[in-house]
Amino acid sequence: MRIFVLFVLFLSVGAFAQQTKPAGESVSLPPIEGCTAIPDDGYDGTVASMACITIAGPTGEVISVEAEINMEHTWVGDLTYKVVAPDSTTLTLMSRPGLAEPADDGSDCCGDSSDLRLADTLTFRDGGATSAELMGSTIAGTQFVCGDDGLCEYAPTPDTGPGTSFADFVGLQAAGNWQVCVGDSGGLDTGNLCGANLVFDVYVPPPPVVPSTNFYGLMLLLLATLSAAVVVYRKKFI
Ligand SMILES: [Ca+2]
Ligand SMILES: [Ca+2]
Ligand SMILES: [Ca+2]
Repeated sequence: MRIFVLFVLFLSVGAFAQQTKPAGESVSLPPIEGCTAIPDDGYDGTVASMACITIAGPTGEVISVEAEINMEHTWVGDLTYKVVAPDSTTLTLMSRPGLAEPADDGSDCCGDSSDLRLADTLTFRDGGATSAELMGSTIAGTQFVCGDDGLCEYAPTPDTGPGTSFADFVGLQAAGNWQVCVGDSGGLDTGNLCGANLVFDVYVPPPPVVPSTNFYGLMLLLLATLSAAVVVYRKKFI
């Protein structure tokens, strides 16, 4: 019985340790003018709890989309990235890398501890070289994703969040307001969203063919010729 109690206590301590960031590793970054501060530990699974940048989509039907994000943060495992289309179709680009979170609701801790800096722009696209869930997995907690590991291009990995891939958007009308959003699910480490871009490939149907003035002119000429032929024929044979 005593061994069983000790075992349960060991598991509890282990679980608690997994849910707390190591002391002394966390860093808070001050807000930057012109950027949006990401609400620290504010993410609850909703877009309203995220920092977002709105991007106007072009006219046409979506063939493909890619996303580029420029931001700074001191703990990528805190972060969830989402793209929201004008019709509210939502793709989770990244969901707290390094943490198998139980749900897309901001609970649990802590994921990968590596950092992001403004000098590096991260690209997300279908077929990207690295799963977003593995972001920062090969570097230390004070090193920079992309800048230090050379891994700057990622494939969307929704984990428990909505969506599958950028193919979710294919066939939608691109026109309207899209959002690129970042949520923070862990206390202490902070960051700023400074830039986002969506690269669209769209299909624009050709305009309907409107007969030109020349076309009408030709039709009138043809009609007049036919009328004249009928008159000549009637005079000759009737
Ligand atoms: Ca995850
Ligand atoms: Ca860090
Ligand atoms: Ca945080």
